[in-house]
This record gives sequence, C-alpha cells and structure tokens, in this order.
Amino acid sequence: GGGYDAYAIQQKWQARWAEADPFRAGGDTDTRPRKYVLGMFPYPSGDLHMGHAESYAYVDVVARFWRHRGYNVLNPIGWDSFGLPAENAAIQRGADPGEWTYANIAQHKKSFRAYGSSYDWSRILHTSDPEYYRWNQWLFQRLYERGLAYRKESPVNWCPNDQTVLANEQVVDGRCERCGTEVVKKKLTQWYFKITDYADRLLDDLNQLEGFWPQKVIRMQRNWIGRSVGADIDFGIEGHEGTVTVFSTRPDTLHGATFFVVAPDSDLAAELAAGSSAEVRMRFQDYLESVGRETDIERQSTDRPKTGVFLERYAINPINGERLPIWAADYVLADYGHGAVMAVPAHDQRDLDFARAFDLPVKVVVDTTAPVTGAIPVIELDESGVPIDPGADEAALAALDPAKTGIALTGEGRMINSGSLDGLSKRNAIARIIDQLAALGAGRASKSYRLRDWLISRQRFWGTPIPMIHTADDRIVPVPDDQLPLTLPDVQGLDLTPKGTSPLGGAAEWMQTTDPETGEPALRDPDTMDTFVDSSWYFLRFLSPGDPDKAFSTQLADRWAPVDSYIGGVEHAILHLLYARFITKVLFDMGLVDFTEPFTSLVNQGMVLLSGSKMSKSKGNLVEFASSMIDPGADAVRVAIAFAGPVEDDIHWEDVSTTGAQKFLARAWRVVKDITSAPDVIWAEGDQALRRVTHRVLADAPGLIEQTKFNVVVARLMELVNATRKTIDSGAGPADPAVREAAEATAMILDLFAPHTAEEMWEILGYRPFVGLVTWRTPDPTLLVEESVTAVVQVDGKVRATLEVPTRIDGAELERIARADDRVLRALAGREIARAVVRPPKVVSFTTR
Ligand code: ANZ
Repeated sequence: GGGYDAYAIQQKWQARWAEADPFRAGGDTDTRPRKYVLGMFPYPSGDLHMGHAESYAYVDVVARFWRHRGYNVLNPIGWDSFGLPAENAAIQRGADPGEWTYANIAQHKKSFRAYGSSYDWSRILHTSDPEYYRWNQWLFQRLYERGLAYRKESPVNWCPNDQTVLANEQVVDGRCERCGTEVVKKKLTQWYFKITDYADRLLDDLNQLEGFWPQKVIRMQRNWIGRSVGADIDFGIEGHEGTVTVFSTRPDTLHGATFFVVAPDSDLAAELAAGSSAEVRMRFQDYLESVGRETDIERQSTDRPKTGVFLERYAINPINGERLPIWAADYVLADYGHGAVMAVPAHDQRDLDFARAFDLPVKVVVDTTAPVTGAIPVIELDESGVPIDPGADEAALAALDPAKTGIALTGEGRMINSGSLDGLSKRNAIARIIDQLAALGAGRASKSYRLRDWLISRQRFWGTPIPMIHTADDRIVPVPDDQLPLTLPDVQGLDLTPKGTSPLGGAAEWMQTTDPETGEPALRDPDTMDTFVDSSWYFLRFLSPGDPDKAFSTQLADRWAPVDSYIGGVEHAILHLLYARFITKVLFDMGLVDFTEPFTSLVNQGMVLLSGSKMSKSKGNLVEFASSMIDPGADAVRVAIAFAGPVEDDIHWEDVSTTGAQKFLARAWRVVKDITSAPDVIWAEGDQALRRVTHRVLADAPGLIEQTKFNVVVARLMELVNATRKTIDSGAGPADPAVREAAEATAMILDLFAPHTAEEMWEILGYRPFVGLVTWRTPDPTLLVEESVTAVVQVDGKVRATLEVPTRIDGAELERIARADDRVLRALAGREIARAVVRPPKVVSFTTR
C-alpha cells in the first residue's frame, strides 16, 4: 500500500544525488558533443522567490533534456555576490556585508538542492571571493593597456539616496533603478570603459542573433546603441575662433536653418555667454541653474513648453553665409552629437515649437507635396544647367505652412529654396550637400550614437577595488599584475553610510601604498567597480573556477563556449547582456576567445505575478521559494510552473495549481506501482494503440523542448499517463508490455520536470539510478505512421472518387486534395464548383451551377 509521498521521495533522491554527484560535466576524455546551459546567476539578496523558481526550473529542463539527448552538459551555478543590496543590508543591520552575503548564499544553495536542480556543484563561484575578483582587476588592467579604460571628468548620474554614481543604463525614467530616487547630475572624475569604440560591432552583430534571441531584446539593444547616420557640419561663429560642429541627420535641410541652438550646460554655451553682454550673462546663469534641476527625460519631452535664452551671438551658415541667431535651450543635450544643433523649424518639430515660442523665422526647403518616385529623380535643367523649379504646387504648399499649422514637414519630398539642391530627393540631396560641404572643408558624413561610455566607478565598499595607484607627482599607474588581487580592507571600523565618497578612502592604512615605479608613497584609488563588470565574463570562469593562474582557459573556452542556451529575466535585456557582449568582443580582440558573441541563444522567461503585480517584499506579495515547496513538494512546484503556460508569458501565481500537479505526479507514480510485468517484456507484443501514443510523445517532445514549449510537453505527458491508466484498467491490464513501455518513457521524460518522482519511478520499474542520465528512446517510425480512413468525394450527389486520408486531416486540406483529384476533375468537366460541403475526415460534396 502506501500513497505517493512527495516529501519522502524528495529526501531520498536529494541524498543520492548529493552522494553520487551525477550531473558533473564530463572532462577531457568525454567524447560526447557538448552543450553549455546557463541560468543568469542570482544576487544573494534575501531568499529566492518564485521568479527564481520559474527561471531555474526552465534551466533544469534544458540541462536535463540535453543530457537525455546524449550531450555532455555543463550546467553550473554561482553567485553575483558583490553590490548594493548587501551593502545596504549591512548598513541597516550594522553588520558585515560579507557575512550577510555568504549567509544568503548558504540559504540559496539549500534551496537549489531542495529543488533538485541538476547542477555541476563542483564549479560554484562567488564574485565577491578574492579568487574571482582578482580577475576583474586583471581585466581592468588589460582594458587600460588597450586604451579602453580611462578617467574623465564629466557630469554623471548621481543617486542622492545611494550616494553613488549610476551608469546611464541604471537610470530608468530619470530615477535610480534600485531605489527609485530621482537622479541628479554631478561633475566627477571617474573611470570609464570605452564601450563606444565597439558601438558598430555591438549593433551589427545583433543580426547574427536574429532568430536566436527574443526580438524584443534585440530591438532594445539596437535602440540603446541608437546609431544615427548623417553629417557633421562646421559653423563659424562671429567673434569666436575656429568653428563649431553640429551633427544632423538631415543635412539636406541646411538651407532651411534659421537659428542655432547650443545645450545650456555645454562648455560652448558658457563660452558664448561669457562673450556677451552682462544682461545676457545673468539671464543665461539663471537659466543654467533651472536646467540643472531637470532630468534628461524632462528635457527631451516634447509636450512641455520650450524655454531658452538668446545669447546675442551669431553663427554663419557655411553653405550660404546667412547669420543665424544663437540660443541656449534645454531641448538640446550636452552629451549627444556635439551638444549643438542647426535649427530647421520647417522640418523638425522641436525646432518648430521653439521658433513659434520665440517668433523666429521658418523657411520651407522640402516640398512634401511633390511626389518622390523611385530613387533617381529626374531633374530638368535650364540652358545654363540650373535645375528648373520642379513646380511646387503653391497652394498645396501654402496649406502646409508649418509656421501657421505648427506641424513640421518631416516627410519626403523635393528640395526647394535650396539653390543647386532644388528638385533633388532627400537621399540625393544629402549626398550632394555632403559633397559640397566637403569641398568647402565645412562638413563630412558622420554617425552619432546614443550609447555612452560605461561608467564603472562606484563610491561603495562592497565591490572590486579599482587596481590603480595615484602617485605623489599626479601620475596614475596600474597595480602590477603580480600584486593582484588587491583585496578589500577589513570592514571593521569603516563607515559604510553613503556620503558621496568611497568608504575605502576611510581605510587609512589600506589607502597607503607605494609608487611601483619610484617606490615613493602613493595612494590607492578608493572606488570600486560596477558589479556589471563581474557578470560580464563569469560564464568563462565557470569553465575552470579554481584556476589560480588565469581568468579562464582559452582551450576550455574553445571547447565549451559560447553558452548554447542562456536563460534569465528580460530586466537584463540591456545592461548585463550589452556589457557581456562588449567584454566578449574585447577578449576576442585580445585573442583569448574565438567567438564574438557570448550567448548563442537566449530565453527570457515571463514574470511571476501575484494579484497582477510583480512579487516583491515591499508590496508584501512575495511567495518565498523555500516555503512554496514545503507542502506540494519541489516536483509539483516545477511541474505547475512548466504547465502554467509558454515560457515567455507571465505566470499569475494565484492561477497556478500545485495541487493539480501533485495529483498528476501521484497518478504517474501509481501507474508504475501497478505494473506487473518485468523489464524484459517484448514491447512489440504490447497494445498497439498505447504504443502509438507513447511513440508520438517520444517523437514530438524533443522539438517542443527546443522551441521551449514546455507546457505542451507536460500536457502530452498527462495524456500519456491517462492512456496508460486506461489500458491498465480497461484494456490489456497491468501486465501488457505496452504499459511498461509507456511508463518507462513517462519516467524518462518526466525527469525534465519532476526529477525526484521520475527517479523513484525508474527504480520501481526495476532499473538502477539515474534516470537523469538515460538516453532518449528512439521512436519507432512504423508507430508514427498516421492512421488513415477512406473519404468519399461526391459531385452533384454522385460518388466520383474515394481517397485514403489521415484520420486527423482538417477540412481545408481534405477539400484541397479532393479538388485536385483527377477523377473529380473529369467529373466536373470544366464546370465551376458553386458549393462545397466538407466533413473531415470522411465526406466532401461538391455542387456545380
Ligand atoms: C537639423 C535637422 C533638420 C535635424 C531636420 C532633424 C530634422 P537622432 O535621430 O536622435 O540622432 N540633434 C543633434 N544633436 C542634438 C543634441 N545634442 N540634442 C538634441 N538634439 C540634437 O537626431 C538627430 C537630430 O537631432 C539632428 O538632426 C539634430 O537636428 C538634433 F529637419 O539637424 B537635426
């Protein structure tokens, strides 16, 4: 007797796995093909919740699947254990961030063991271990040598609450990604990684990922890099040495420029204002202060009134010598393009809004009523070779006057009022004007990117110390490689409360060092690195996590990397994935890896929601991972998650039935208990109908798993268990070989979702562990042939043909076959079918006129 005891089964198999460690990746001598399956490693902040339960359940499905398919699978786990959550928790509790971190990690490990995740437990890494972070420092030095790590003073995003700088990527809608505080700008000297050097490659290589990464992530990365193609144009400034350059995506509209705008917070604006009257200087100062309080988002918002200050200075249009008044206005950003624009109000909405607010002229240079057909315009020239005005429809154009309508003409058309450009299409006008500007030495084709360099300095304790030395004579030199790791000082006695400077600065002894070149006293850099540095290359460290001599082995990277299947949340669509892609390309350029993209395929799971919102501690709707498993058991939680819907969809936790999942598992287990045949039965002698169901599932499941349709596979397993039960109860009985065959297939496939139960079933079936290592059964093709029926085709009430068709044929297909049949065509003799009645799979009836 005895029922299905999820808890006992779980305990038993977790102990066996812990003892035998069966899921270690095979080493050098393993000749199987390889798969690297990786879940984004967790932050050890608090306990794991249902979002983790979901993500790591999917990871385990994929890892287990490839093992069954005969692959040598690498599926490691580690912790992204530096960062603000630990530091903030430590400050709140007055504790050591390390203690808090490692206590959480211990809890996580227990939870993953209790979940039955099939990790290679020999490869654990924690990024906060000196053995790990010394290689962040090594990486920093290599970037520094290549000119890819540099310091500069610039306005940075500053979170007044966390008292630290943030990368652009960590500012969401003008607020700190972590705490939601409004981010302000502050001028600081900081370390940057020069990711902009890789902008084109980061963008172009996204094409390779098309079809393997979610469309949404590719799109987000493209937008983030934000490449714009256009021209740089140099304008002279009256009373100013040299020229000022603007970036424009519409150099074709140069003749339509009627004023010039500089970002108020740019050096140029300050310089121009300084050369102006006292009154202008005062107005400019006031304006600058008010702009300093605005976020970039506010500044770019199109629906707020335009503001600005006329600087009483003039720019000179290089193409026609026109004087353009120069304004400082907040809609122009200091750190995009060159921080200055030529304003073309007729064809740019922002410029038009500004022109209307300050009564500036509007000059139309593109006739958007003129049709543009094809890429090559026909330009009529007069006898002196000047293009004849293509004849803009004056009335139609007048109706579109942007000065009156307030709507900028952004569409395609033909150039007008533009001298020798008149009549050209936009594309050709752009090519022509760039040539003309080049001839004048006043412009050239150019690109601009939204992407900024990656700011990596953080004024916090719990991170990788930046391995640089500031010498007494103001040089900045790297900590020599043989002095790495540069470990964190003891936290005892350090004040971690955020105050805008790094707590490491307070570690007086630690800060003192010597100049490696002169031996003179020198100071360390007190900042730590953004933790996204840690996660930008960790997938390589998993290949040899204990290596004391190098960050990773090129030879092992050749063997295992890139990651075949990467699984994690869409919240990492930009930051982590972009940085990892960048560092991978740098490592490629260093000759250390032979690939340029780190993650061959990417799966983003949906979120787990409770009452419609994302689970979080602050909302009080958090279901903790460990407690979720107590009652139904780990297997039921995993099955319920997999069954809840497509991987990429959100899961509404209140709709998820772990009870239903547990019942299903109990049913599967009972089938096995009821079997009376021995392992050596001859399957071919079993019930054919059940055999067909079994082999169909064996044949279909691999494709479904590869398409991450896990829910469909669970549904098919449920059908298989039901069919097996039916055969036991009403058909050939528990001794039928087909029943055993079905149960064995069930155990093997169920291992993907409910590994404890599957192992238990496998043992009851008379086999030695582990079902997790069993090779997928090859379906018998003769059992996959569709069953067929005879369909009849009538024409005007007379049977004209019979067809052998699959039982599961649909109406459209049946009608198509009937219409194409020779005998039917002969019976129709050219007459048209007026009505078709189709009843799949057996009847088609055509009526002619
Ligand atoms: C003249 C012009 C005429 C423009 C026209 C557009 C339309 P994207 O596509 O985002 O790259 N611009 C350049 N630098 C800027 C800055 N620092 N802050 C705000 N705006 C800036 O936009 C490029 C266009 O944005 C540039 O092309 C420039 O305006 C403006 F009919 O130049 B354009």
